[in-house]
Amino acid sequence: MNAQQIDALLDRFETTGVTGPGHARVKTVVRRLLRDLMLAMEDLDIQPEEFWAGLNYLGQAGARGELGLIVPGIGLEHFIDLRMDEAEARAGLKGGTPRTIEGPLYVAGAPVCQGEARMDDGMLPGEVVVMSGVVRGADGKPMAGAKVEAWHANHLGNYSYFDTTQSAFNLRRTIVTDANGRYKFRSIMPLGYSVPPGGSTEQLLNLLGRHGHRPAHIHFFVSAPGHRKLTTQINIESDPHLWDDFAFGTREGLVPPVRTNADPAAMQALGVDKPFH
Ligand code: MBD
Ligand code: FE
Repeated sequence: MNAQQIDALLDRFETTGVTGPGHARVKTVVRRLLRDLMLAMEDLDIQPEEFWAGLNYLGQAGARGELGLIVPGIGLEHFIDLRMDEAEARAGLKGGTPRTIEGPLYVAGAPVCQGEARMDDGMLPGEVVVMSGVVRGADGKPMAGAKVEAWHANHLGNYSYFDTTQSAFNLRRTIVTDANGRYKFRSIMPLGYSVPPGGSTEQLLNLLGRHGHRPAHIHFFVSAPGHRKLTTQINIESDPHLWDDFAFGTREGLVPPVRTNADPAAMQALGVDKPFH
């Protein structure tokens, strides 16, 4: 079928079995996506077996809870970020820490700490890592009382909650910035995440000739009343996948310098000594 015939068919679909006006936006989006799919099926001569294999694949991915992993893996989540960047640029907004993808592994309800936090439960091996910074408003002034939600993987690349061998909210904290807008946390160095072996995402990536690894990273939501919420991450500069992230999350400005310090006294001076809570 050509595009004209497809449009006529879609007209018929839209005027058959009608019970009411429906939802205008949903109707527009569904019609457009259907049209693009039909055109692709024609252009690529997609065979019925291929269509049903694709549908079964999506059903299986959904049942395994992997749709939220396929979206970053095919670059759609990064595309959404680039579109938000463009919208902000058009609105004349610029500067600040770049955004990047959230991914599928955030869990709400992490313990809230004032100013500083220890994120690990003390049960894990791994290199101690300390990070600190300042939250600034669009005016560049430090913001007290801003919320910094941080979450990351353990030394094996696994996230608590999804990895049920870890304690609840391990490596997940909400830190409220102090009077000078500062936050600080002590944790353990994460390992890069990899997609679950044998899963739907890996299956697709194999067929695309791609790997499913991310560089080591720490996620952040930064928010405060009356301000846009920032979703971002930092990446660990020494990771071999730093610029070869299967989810396309690494961005210029999100790779802070990592200073290593083997001197325990210096670490003590830097560290957050608060017990895990
Ligand atoms: C992750 O840890 C992640 O951050 C993203 C974006 C996708 C999959 C796993
Ligand atoms: Fe992640």
